[in-house]
Amino acid sequence: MGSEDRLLCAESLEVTDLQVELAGLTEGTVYTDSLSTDPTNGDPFDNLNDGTVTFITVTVNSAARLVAEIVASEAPDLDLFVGTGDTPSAATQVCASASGIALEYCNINDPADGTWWVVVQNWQASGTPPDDVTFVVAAVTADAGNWDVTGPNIAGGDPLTATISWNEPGFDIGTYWYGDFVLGTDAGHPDNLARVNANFVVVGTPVIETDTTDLASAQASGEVVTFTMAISNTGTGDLDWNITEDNDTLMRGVQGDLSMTTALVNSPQRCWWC
Ligand SMILES: [Ca+2]
Ligand SMILES: [Ca+2]
Repeated sequence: MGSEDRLLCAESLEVTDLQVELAGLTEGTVYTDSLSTDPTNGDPFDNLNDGTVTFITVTVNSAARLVAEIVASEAPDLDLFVGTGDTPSAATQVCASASGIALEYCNINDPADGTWWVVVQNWQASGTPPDDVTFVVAAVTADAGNWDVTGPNIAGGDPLTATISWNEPGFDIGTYWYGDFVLGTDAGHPDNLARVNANFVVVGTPVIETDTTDLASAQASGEVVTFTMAISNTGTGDLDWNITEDNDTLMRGVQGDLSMTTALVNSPQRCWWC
């Protein structure tokens, strides 16, 4: 699914040959778990296997970014921790996102190669634990060829508008994609303008609508009735649909089975730049 957006920098250096280095877009891996309150919530590492804390490991190899985020929670307050190695600990912790809310976020630019751990802790459960939690992890690697960033040459002091475009067939509702780009003014200065982490969340709810639902209730034997039914998708996501004939003996006797399947495409993607 392709589209584009724009990023505006209010005032820029002179750009004579815009340099763009891309990484991603890499799809994040979605994890789910169900957690009760950590009885020792001042320490997320002292009880990793009692159903109140969960952790995964991820291999990083020449990544531009390592990103982890909690995207859904039944608990009012989860905390997120990221560090190096395969054993979570305070000593190996690199990022702690432990605010008073549940949807925490960690990003590490240019992470070291090797194994990293990601910990999610239920700091405060809901009134009906255990609580379902969903978090996403991605190691953003080389340019995957599924997006691009372009921009004009400009005089110093002028605003720079970069156009961000993407074309990724895997942009299904509920998926998360991550990228990174670095901008420079010319070949001798490939990274002196900006570095941008780009996060894509594919959202939407398809809604099918039809303009007619009924045929004439009676017709002569052998008569052919033709009708047109328009089907539209008024929602905000792709819709796979099919239509089959009602299980009516007379109708089936005349026409036989009718079946068709196709996709109604809408524009479900949302993106932000940070
Ligand atoms: Ca604990
Ligand atoms: Ca929190």
